[in-house]
Amino acid sequence: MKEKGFPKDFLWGASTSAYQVEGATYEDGKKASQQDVINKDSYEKFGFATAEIASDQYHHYKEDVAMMKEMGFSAYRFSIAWSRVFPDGTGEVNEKGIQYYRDLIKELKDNGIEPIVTLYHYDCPWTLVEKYGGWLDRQIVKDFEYYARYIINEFKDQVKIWTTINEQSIIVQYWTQKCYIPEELLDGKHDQLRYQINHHMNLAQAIANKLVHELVPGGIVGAPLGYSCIYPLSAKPEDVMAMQNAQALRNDYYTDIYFKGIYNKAAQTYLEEHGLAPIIEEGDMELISDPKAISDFLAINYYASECAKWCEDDGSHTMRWSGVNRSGKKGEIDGFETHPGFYQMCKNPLLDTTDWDWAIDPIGMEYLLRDLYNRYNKPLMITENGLGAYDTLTADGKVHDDYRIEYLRGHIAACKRAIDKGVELLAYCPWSSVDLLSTSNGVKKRYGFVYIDRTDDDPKECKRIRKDSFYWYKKVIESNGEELE
Ligand code: BGP
Repeated sequence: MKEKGFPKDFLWGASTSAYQVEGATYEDGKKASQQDVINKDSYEKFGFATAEIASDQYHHYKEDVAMMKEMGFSAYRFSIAWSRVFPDGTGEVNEKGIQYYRDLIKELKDNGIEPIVTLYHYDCPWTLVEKYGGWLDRQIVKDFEYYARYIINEFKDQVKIWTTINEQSIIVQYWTQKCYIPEELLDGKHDQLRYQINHHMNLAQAIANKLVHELVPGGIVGAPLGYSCIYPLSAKPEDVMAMQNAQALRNDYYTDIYFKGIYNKAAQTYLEEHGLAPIIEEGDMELISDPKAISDFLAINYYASECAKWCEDDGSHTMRWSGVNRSGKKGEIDGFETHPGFYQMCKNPLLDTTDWDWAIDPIGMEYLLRDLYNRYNKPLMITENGLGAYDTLTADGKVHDDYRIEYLRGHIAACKRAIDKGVELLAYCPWSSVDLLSTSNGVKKRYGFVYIDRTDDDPKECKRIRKDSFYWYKKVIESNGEELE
């Protein structure tokens, strides 16, 4: 009988992404990425911090790695900023930029921490956006290959676990947050471009998979996907069908590419009928389905489960995309994704939510792990999971984040139950190692084990302070996931 619980070589750690944590946007030769531009705009519109300093990890990486070691991390998942290495996207490498990642990776390895590298996390070099619109244009696939080949070659001996393009599913839903999209494309008539961007990313991730398989001895590679399990609002057959449709378009549309090299039929048919399907050129599907381009594992970013209900086709063909809660007050989400005649997302009345309306659901984690493993039979890892919350620094310099501990405890227990039911889970890297810039809500929405003493308006010194969850997670890791209380 297999022993129960987390395997001995299980990887424990946490995640971040370059533009959300590094800062030093224009230092040592780095040029802007689209996120530097988008975040400057949200500073002006909503008062959220810019990416210029973020958590200043660029200057604090040694201190941050020391804290990871103190917690007992065996892995750290982070991304490389394309515009730090190639400030203009292609051409000459920026020596100081690549040196930063050499130093960071060395620091991690010296401390016994396995680097899990993400090649791309929303931060397309701005020069490429100016040149041809970034991911809107197919040229990006070639430029991405140039960048990815360089990075994979550079680190092929030190980095064995690679993840490709972060959260294609979320990029489709929130394209203006995750990509720079010019105003004139926002009238709803250009929504096909969401799926065109996604198709370009499918080609790019296929190339990256091939490169890892060809260049990295013993390397494994997979996509980090924003993935939520979806429940039907009721047991009404129409709602259950809506759930299946949502599952096809929001989830299987991506995982079928990664593991089977095909576009999910139900989803693709829906997109074709509504003029949303991407243009696929000759040879594209051959590349995507090449055995060397198939992922070795899925890296899952899971925060919340979702709920779907039936939505009559009113003939209007008007769809809407996922809403967002900008205020951080429960209930102020500004709408739900709607596809008349296919499905509509809705609030799950049975679940509590975060202040930003994300449903809190540890059982959803167990459900999706078992479901994905049963359907694809490939190893899985958790590369994001966490609770965005307002944290308070108390007078005695502490942060009592018992709500975060409760959230993580539930999700780790869910991972354990899934493992006990046979799921091959390789790693748990929640979001995030330190507090950082949220993609949609500034720095006041915090996720870290380490508090970064700054506000949206004032970066102060970005002093690092261990939260209660830091000490709790240390014990979890020490006991290999047995001690959750
Ligand atoms: C994921 C992203 C991360 C991270 C996280 C939390 O979608 O991969 O970059 O930010 O969500 O989301 P938010 O920052 O919007 O709270």
